[in-house]
Amino acid sequence: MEPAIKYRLIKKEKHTGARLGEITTPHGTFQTPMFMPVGTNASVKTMAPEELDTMGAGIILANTYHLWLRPGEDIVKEAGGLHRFMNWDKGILTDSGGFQVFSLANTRNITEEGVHFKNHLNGAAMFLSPEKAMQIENDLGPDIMMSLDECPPFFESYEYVKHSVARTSRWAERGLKAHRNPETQGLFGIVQGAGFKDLREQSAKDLVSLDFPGYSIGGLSVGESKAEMNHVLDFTAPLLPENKPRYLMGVGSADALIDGAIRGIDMFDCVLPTRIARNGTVMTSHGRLVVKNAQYAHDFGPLDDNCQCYACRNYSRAYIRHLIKANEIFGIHLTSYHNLYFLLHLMKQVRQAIMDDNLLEFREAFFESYGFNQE
Ligand code: PRF
Ligand code: ZN
Repeated sequence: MEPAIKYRLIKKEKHTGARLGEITTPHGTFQTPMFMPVGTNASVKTMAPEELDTMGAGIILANTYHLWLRPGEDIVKEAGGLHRFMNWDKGILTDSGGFQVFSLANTRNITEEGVHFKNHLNGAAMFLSPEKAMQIENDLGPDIMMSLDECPPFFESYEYVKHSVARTSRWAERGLKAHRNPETQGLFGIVQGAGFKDLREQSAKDLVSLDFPGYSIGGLSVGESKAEMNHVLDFTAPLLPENKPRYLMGVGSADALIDGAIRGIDMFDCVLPTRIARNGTVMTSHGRLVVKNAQYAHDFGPLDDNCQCYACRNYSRAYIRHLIKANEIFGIHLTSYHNLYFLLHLMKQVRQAIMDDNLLEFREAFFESYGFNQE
């Protein structure tokens, strides 16, 4: 059987753990490290798929939890799957729903079987198990799927996390058994273990023995410091096989992307660029900027003088500020476009720096201009 997801390691950077690679899915190939825009409800907010394609996004995310509740995976399946439903013919990855149940749903209760909860739309009682997540993801039809996991709080007790990690491993195995389309969809296992080194080791060992086509690192960027996250990545990434992709879940600030890539992460996703765009904040080569602020009312320069995106080539800060102040939707479209372009372009620069073996110099220069830990 040909696996649905293939990873090719092109080159390791000389002075860091960074990897230049290539992931091939049934819907095309993209280079890594890569940032994946988030389209929770099968739409990257304000963005047309054609625009994402133009800016070089090879893969986007969608959420099992949201699409299960609305419109229902049966309707997506009837449409011919997510790709046809949303008119996107490149890669799609779905999260399993576990994380969203924990962050959005009310009164949840975790058992060995799965998670009981009341959904956040109408309060109806629902149940998500590893098998149910797999059935939904098989019906949605993304190229890459996530196992159902539990993401415990970073500062949860050792005893709790130990039991949670063991259960997440059992859930991963159950998901693998319930997976119906291994030739067209790749299922990733998710490493958990909070900040505990031996639990991260146990989690990685359990999942690696199940031989997933790729591995996610979960349970980070949940309130711990950047230094703590980097420390966990320092010992977790090397536990994963070199010939498989590594995905750091829910991380999308510019500094964390660079620091993750340095530690051998291949894939990232986050709502951050599109979320801050909708409240008038943009990422620029000189740091974050709140274009909505009064100080830009007479500023006829681009959002970022170093950016070649559609928004920066055609529109001024003053115009975009005006649109956002006047609640014109085009304004948040332009800031969303720019922020996604900014992170995709950043990853392109990171890949070039891996090629040239000067990633640490690139990091230094970037931070010099951007500032540290702004996000
Ligand atoms: N698990 C899953 N999805 C996630 C996370 C996780 O731990 C995170 C943590 N940053 C974001 N999204 N399934
Ligand atoms: Zn721009």
